[in-house]
Amino acid sequence: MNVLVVGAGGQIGTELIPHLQKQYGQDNIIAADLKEDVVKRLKEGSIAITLDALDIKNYTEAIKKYKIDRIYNLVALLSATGENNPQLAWSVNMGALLNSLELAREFKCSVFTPSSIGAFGHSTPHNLTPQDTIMRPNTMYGVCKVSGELLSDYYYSRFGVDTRSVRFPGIISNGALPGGGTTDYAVEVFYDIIKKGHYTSPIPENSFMDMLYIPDALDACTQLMDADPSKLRHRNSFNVTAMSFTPEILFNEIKKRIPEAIFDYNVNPVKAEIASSWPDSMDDSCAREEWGWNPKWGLQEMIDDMICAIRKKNL
Ligand code: AKB
Repeated sequence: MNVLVVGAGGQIGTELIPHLQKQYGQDNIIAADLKEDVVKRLKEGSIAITLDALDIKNYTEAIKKYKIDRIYNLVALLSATGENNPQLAWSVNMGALLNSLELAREFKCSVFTPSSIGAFGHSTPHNLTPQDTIMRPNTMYGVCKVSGELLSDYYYSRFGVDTRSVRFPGIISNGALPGGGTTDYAVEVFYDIIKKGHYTSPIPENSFMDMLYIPDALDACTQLMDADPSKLRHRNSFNVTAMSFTPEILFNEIKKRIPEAIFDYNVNPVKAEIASSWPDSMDDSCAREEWGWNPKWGLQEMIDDMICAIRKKNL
């Protein structure tokens, strides 16, 4: 199994590479990113190449050279960045997806492209958001995610390309920082509290959003792709979640462990509006039934592990 990860230098890719290496062998995983400095960092632990996923010629050469069987397409501008430049978000997010799907069709690869809670909008039921429900997102990121789900299903039904995907909630991790997302606060808070003892939240105190700790997110990436296809009634894309909390809940739990921590709010209206349009909690029972999704990390264990991991960085 030769696997190519495009957009490998981001929050998910940075940790997906070693996860895939453990599963499929170090020499079978190719990390690709647009930025030279990121590729330099990735080269420290993996085979890494500079690749712009919008450049179909170079992308084709990489697929041929490394005889790729599976693509993880992680290229995306996230929700808040997408609102600053919606046209760029559309061209990057959809361009990388279309190239990945076309190459998968030509070279018979399977493709994983994450969708997101961003695929939902104000008109979606917010509590226990069903797997199959109203999807009218209010952001360009969300428009790309819904379009991406449809396009991936189209490539499956029309051309038989093995496309699969999950709707990721906010992902909490301590490898590479996220950038430009609405859920980023749930990562930033740990760095700021441990470094400065103080965190100012851009998200209102009572705004619920689903979250996952990175080990569960990585398991979702591999378990779904290795799942028996005959069991999958859905493909693009499955709700997955492990916890749902507000900033207030998270900060109170951190304060129990670090009593001197100070929290306040300076609400970013763009992020607050995005957060209010997303589910408060998703129903992930289809993922549990169809491919055995079973997250292991809840809020308490995640907080303990994040504090420990970030303290070790000696910021
Ligand atoms: C974002 O906040 O934009 C992402 C996401 C939930 O897809 N983390």
